[in-house]
Amino acid sequence: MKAFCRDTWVEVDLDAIGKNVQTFRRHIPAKTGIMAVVKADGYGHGAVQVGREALRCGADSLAVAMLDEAVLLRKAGITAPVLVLGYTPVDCVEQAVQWNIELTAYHSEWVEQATRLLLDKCPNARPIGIHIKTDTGMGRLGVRSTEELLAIVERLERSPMLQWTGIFTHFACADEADTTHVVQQHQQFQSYLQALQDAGKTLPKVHCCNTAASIAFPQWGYDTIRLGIGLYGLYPSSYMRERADVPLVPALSLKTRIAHVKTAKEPFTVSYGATYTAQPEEQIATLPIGYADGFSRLLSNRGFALHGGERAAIVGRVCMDQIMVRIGSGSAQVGDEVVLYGKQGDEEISLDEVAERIGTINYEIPCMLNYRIPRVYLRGRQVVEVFHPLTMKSEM
Ligand code: UAH
Repeated sequence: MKAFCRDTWVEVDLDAIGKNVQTFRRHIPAKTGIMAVVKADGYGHGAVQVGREALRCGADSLAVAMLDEAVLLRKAGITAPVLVLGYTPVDCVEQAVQWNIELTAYHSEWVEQATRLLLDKCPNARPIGIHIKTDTGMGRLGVRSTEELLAIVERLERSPMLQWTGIFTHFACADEADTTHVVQQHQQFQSYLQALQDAGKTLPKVHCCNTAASIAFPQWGYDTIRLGIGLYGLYPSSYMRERADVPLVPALSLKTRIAHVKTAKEPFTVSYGATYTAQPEEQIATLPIGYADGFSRLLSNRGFALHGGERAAIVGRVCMDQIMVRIGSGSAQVGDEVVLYGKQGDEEISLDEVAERIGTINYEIPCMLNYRIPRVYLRGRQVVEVFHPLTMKSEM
């Protein structure tokens, strides 16, 4: 039986993931590790498959946004260190113990409550690692003063259930040409590290670089970088892409096959709202993908697909499950392969282009592709795994 029964799929080139890890490996200091950020299902590429490949190619740990994402990695058999970067409700910490997952903390009251809960529920368990998050200018999560930082460290030192294993911060503007804000944030981070050392503390694992900072300031790598968007072969901003000092290979393509073709004999309108009128001789192909798959409706009358190595304009509104494209060559046939994101022949529709067309960032485009779309994994251009999130079926 086929792993999936629809003619729309995502292809993820695992070789590209490996190359990107190795490119960063060469770019950052030898002593600095690589934490592969696979939150949001590996930015839509598949957290388990990308995580495994990143670890195989030189990453030494993984990071996710929330505990459920971390447990999924463990259930898939991944044993490398996994850090939850975001907030974990105190009443869930027992799961972190059960699955040996490191958590982020930024408040001593949370440390107090988590310790009490664990002493009550599983007093003989091995302590779990805690990374302290400092807010140096992101204004999101993190301690915001030396007093708060020392208070949480001292509370952690007294906890038999939690072990202080890391300290980090996250940059807000590392992808910009103007470095004022990121330099200020780094200075604040350094002053926190200095305060800890002045108080006689031995620093645990220190990290601050996302993709952008890893590219621009590899000397700030400390013990590990947190590599997100670059892992997937995308740049955090157009400024970063244009610097061209770290060559990346995009890993994701979105493909489909034509479900229906018609050539206009007389004018006819296309899709809801009748916003496009096909003219005589125009060939209109219907593709089985829509906004319910995470293909943005903002691409209505605005986006493109590739057919026969040429651009085909999306005409009319993107529907829930289907879109229509105008095939300039008039040569379309049912079953022809169409590329929505990625390369075909000499043409390419990059995630950067799609993001720009709909007024967002490249990060959001693969994250939107959801459980309705099967993921096909390639190595050496051969299919090595097919996973369909809708049916939870996997074929190797
Ligand atoms: C705390 C944290 C994040 O929220 C995200 C990342 C990865 O960022 P990039 O995708 O820009 O590399 C790291 N750390």
